[in-house]
Amino acid sequence: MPTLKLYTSPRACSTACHIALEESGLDYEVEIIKIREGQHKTADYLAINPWGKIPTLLIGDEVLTEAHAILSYIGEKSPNSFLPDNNTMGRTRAHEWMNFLSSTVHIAFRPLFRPHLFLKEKSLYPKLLEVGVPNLRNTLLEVDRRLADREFALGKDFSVVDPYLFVFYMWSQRDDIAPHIADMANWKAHAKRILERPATWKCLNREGVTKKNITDP
Ligand SMILES: N[C@@H](CCC(=O)N[C@@H](CS)C(=O)NCC(=O)O)C(=O)O
Repeated sequence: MPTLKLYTSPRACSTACHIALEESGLDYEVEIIKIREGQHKTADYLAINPWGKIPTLLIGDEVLTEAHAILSYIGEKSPNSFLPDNNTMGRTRAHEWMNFLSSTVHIAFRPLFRPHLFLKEKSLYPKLLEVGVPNLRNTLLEVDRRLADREFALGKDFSVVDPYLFVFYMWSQRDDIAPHIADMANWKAHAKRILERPATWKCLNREGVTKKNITDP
């Protein structure tokens, strides 16, 4: 097995990969790259990932990016069966979830977190939020709907999809987001289950995230 080194930022989408690695039973190293301090744009980090985004997983000399791909890799290599077998409907559903999370849920936060990527003129930000906030609310409600009557994303068993879901739940609980979204009972119960797993707190603590950063899941 090649060496594994994950670059993650506190409470970012990369935190899902961090928790999945901790759950996986694989040996790995981790380096915290603080986006808020611009550490993802340093020459040292850009030499590893010129795209300057988190997460990156170094697999020996191989550089793997994209949370969906990294989580799939971890699930495939883990001895703990955290991804259903290839050629099963379970595996297909895992990809359905991870693609939905990376391409739709992650991006739905963008107008609220990063309005400057859409508009130069700050005075127009409220216009962007007029559509961005309902879109985020509906997208998050769709996640909640898909979690009805199941303990974990894929049913009864924990998989690499679950920490990915958990990260976006944390984002939804931020003080600047929570007032804009509806109650999400299924997702809240899911987040509680993930927080009960020792690997979750181990990784959150390593990233410097404390209970104070997560409001009452
Ligand atoms: N499509 C990528 C998105 C990666 C991404 O945008 N990561 C964020 C952290 S959640 C990041 O690196 N932000 C810093 C930036 O965009 O400058 C994935 O799913 O891994």
